[in-house]
Amino acid sequence: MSPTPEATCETTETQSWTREQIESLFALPFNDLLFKAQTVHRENHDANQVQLSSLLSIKTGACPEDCAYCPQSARYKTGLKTERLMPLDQIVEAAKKAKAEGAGRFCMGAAWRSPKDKDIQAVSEAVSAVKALGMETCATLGMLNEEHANELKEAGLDYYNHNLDTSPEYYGEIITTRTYDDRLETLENVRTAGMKVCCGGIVGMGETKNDRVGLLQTLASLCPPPESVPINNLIKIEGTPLADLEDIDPFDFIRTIAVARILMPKSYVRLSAGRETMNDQLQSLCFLAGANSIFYGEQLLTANNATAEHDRELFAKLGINQ
Ligand code: SAM
Ligand code: DTB
Ligand code: SF4
Repeated sequence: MSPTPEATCETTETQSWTREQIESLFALPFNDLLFKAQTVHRENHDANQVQLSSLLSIKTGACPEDCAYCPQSARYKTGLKTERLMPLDQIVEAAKKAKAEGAGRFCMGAAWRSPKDKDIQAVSEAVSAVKALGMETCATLGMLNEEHANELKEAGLDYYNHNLDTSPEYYGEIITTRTYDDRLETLENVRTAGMKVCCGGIVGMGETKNDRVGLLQTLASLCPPPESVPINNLIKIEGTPLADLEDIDPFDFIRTIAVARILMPKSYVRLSAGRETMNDQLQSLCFLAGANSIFYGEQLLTANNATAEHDRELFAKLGINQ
């Protein structure tokens, strides 16, 4: 079950996996899957190191999009307090605090469908200021055209986060206000501008196992694969259409991380949203399955995260370094 390098892709890092091959990985006995994932992990990464990214919502809520999971969509009554674009000094203060807590990367998120010219100007200033602190920079602002991608790159943006969220087939059940192809186009613009790509998805949105296969296959076939792959466990927000779904079986969540690790050996696989409700043992199995990055700090964008203090304690128990 070895993948072959993708014929149409210039990079040897993109390998072509069929859906059947990926299904077979998911179907492996749990211990075999984890052993395989950990083996791939050790061939490509320090097994006891986890990268820390901190998030800040720099513009909150009132988003015109209809993403069914999202507390920030204007279409759902989630009780969220909306906020305009945050002033530069507050962003820099938050970045300094994240750095002092130990984060290496600072990711600024905005609830936009796509930024306007003036938004890009303001975010570019913030990017340059955060970069000047000696941190890696990341932003997630919605769809980006070529010009905006180039401006952000110019300002010093290292990574752009734009998720595919789910499989091409299930996508229409979750979002109707922009297409899968729109997302792929933004990712292309980010790549062409010379930035690194942070792209992943969400599990626990009522998708089938095949949808998880489809999401991971699409991510792994990007050319090259994303440098960062956030795997989010749906945070069920009251007022959103997905609020009452059943939890995904934690073993299926771990399997998703393990398969992501095997398909994208060199990528950082980020154990993302949903850690607040995961116990230490579950998180540890995710690290064993090949997760080597987390969102770090008390808050994600609007939802709570595991606390930094708790994460430091967990890392000390596991002998994990940042
Ligand atoms: N508005 C921009 C966009 O959608 O591209 C950037 C911010 S958006 C909140 C970033 C990502 O957060 C989404 O693509 C989604 O994957 C994730 N996300 C949002 N709400 C979530 C939730 N309730 N649970 C898990 N992940 C979530
Ligand atoms: C990603 O994949 N997960 C982060 C980040 N990219 C921007 C966001 C998670 C959001 C969780 C819900 C909230 O905090 O509003
Ligand atoms: Fe808006 Fe992003 Fe939330 Fe979708 S995920 S509603 S685009 S903030």
